[in-house]
Amino acid sequence: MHYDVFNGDADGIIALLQLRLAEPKQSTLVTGVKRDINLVAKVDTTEADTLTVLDISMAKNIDGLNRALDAGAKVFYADHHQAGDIPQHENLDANIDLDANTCTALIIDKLLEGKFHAWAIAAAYGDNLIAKADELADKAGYSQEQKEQLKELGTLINYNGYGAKVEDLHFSPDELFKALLQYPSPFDVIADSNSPYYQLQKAYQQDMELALAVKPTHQSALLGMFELPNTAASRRISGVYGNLLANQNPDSAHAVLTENVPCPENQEITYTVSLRAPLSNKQGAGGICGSFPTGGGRAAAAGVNALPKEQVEAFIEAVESYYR
Ligand SMILES: [Mn+2]
Repeated sequence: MHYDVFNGDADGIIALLQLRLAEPKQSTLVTGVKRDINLVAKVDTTEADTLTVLDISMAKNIDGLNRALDAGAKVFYADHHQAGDIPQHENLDANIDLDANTCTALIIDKLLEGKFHAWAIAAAYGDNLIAKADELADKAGYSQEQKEQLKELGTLINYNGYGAKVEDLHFSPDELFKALLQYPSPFDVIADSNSPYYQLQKAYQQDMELALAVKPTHQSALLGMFELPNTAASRRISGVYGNLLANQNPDSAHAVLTENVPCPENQEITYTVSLRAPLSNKQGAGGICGSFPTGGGRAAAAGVNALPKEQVEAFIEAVESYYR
């Protein structure tokens, strides 16, 4: 049995898309919402199995990975998140690159020598590597209009991955992957008026209008913070909205807080936090979020799963003292 284990965001989906366009394979798809990164442990592997694992931190999946390797499974792993100590194992093919200006789809693009380069560029846009994606698109000779198309498609696929649970999403990530696999080029998706692109475009506009109507709860030169209500629309738009804010104001950090469903036992209010480091200084977000009990992430983009309401002030202070 082959398992394709991948993050449910644009980078994870498009990393796998490139591999399966290049090498079609019957596989069991293991994925989830973007935040659901503990995926390898969900696979019950045996010696005969092979796994492809994409765009989820090896450090966070190390127990599942070791179990799969111990069972004798062969694992191909590509990622750009914190890896921890990479196991030295003959059955592990690890392709890890922690460069802040790369993403998993670009790692795969290199391995495939640019075979599905337009897809890889769309993924880079989707992972908010705008400058890198622009550079690659220019090098590939795409027009301004084509660049905008790749950027919008990547952004929309990325947007689809955000939610607390798969039911929040417009497409479950495995369904979206299967739908997109019909298109060898992202421009074919845009040319097909029945493709997910148009459904996501409409949904995105509706969710974004709701987010844009919310005023900041904290605004300084160092940090803009916004609080969105406890709705599926907020959970879908929060991450992409954070990217939009970061691009609008590249010298400031941004935090988008989405109110969680209150804790059933004590009705405690907590927030899901998306933190973006200033684009002009892509550092610190992972460390800041990691200093709160349910937080973590990368230097440029990180989050906290359940920040108690009474810790919001401490969070603001942690962000501002880091970037001051
Ligand atoms: Mn990624």
